[in-house]
Amino acid sequence: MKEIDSLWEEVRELSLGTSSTAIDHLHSPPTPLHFLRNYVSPNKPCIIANAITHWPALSLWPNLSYLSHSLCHSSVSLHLTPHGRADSLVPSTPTHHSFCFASANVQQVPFPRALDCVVNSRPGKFVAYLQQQNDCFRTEYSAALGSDCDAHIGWATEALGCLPEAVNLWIGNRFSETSFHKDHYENLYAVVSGKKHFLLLPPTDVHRLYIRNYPASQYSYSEENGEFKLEMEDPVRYVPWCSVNPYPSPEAKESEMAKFPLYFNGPKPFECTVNAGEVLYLPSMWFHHVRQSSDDEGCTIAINYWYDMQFDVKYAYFNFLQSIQYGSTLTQPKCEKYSGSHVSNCNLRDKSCTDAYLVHDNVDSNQDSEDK
Ligand SMILES: O=C(O)CCC(=O)C(=O)O
Repeated sequence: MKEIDSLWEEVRELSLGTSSTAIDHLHSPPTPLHFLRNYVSPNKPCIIANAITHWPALSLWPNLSYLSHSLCHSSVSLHLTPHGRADSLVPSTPTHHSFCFASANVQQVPFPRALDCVVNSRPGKFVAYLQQQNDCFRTEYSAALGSDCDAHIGWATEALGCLPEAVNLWIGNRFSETSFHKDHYENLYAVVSGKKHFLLLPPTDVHRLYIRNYPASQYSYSEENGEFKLEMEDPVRYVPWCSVNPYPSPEAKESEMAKFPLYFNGPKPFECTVNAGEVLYLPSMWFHHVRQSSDDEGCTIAINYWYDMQFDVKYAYFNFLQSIQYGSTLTQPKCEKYSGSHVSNCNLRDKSCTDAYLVHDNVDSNQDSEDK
């Protein structure tokens, strides 16, 4: 549909500017007004350097014995997967050609042991990621680490007119990866140690990610034999999720490119690396895929601040765009649209409201035969 292709082009130009090939880098924190006018209102990402230079965390947290000592009496939520991809699509069974949405196995573990698991994990054994997205910094860590960083990002709080809804800590290693998704938050993402590599796509590129409904499942993990099992939720619950894996294995590349041509043959996503000491402003509803590089201790540490977004006319336009079928013959799921107020009550990332739909059990599945 050429009108939608023009929309992609126009939004890319507005987000990048016509002369530039990379997202804006600011050398110091913006004023609240500058941030609001130039980034939040136009829904445009940027990276801000020197925004957290005053945090003791920058020098303290990369020292893992400091973290273990400070949190020696804490128990935290550790996410385990066989390969490092939590909240991602995996084959429902080894022989089946359909996919399900798999959540990690989550265990409450004393922090020093959890950190040890993160540092020493690798695919083939298990990959451990401290990434509980329920305001975990304030609930699980801030008694011990709260004085090492700011409780909120001052200029963002002033621009957005509210305090963060959630503050999350992310401690992983180079094997952890977060699949393409979007959140209904304004996100200020601060990297403390290591590097984070983001792929970003504006909300208008929604059709290029082939969002489909996948049955939800969760890993169980047996410490005795070190085996993971995937357990489908019963009763079945469907999660609308992006089908595209931007980094397919060499063997899968050709078939992935054939299945998702709008992504692989279209304009490239914006690619950016956020270094230790930098903050990424990730505007609400932008699709993002995240990988990481570890520091010398084998960790990547980040903290992010989720601020409420405005459920305004932009939100309504994006939902409208998403409701138009393009690039996929998938039958629209039978779904109830949340009311605006209901959406803003979906506070923390809730997989069933990722796309603001409550999906009924009788939706089409994602099997290949139905995709064609
Ligand atoms: O750091 C990550 O692995 C994912 C971050 C993310 O998805 C978010 O902040 O919304």
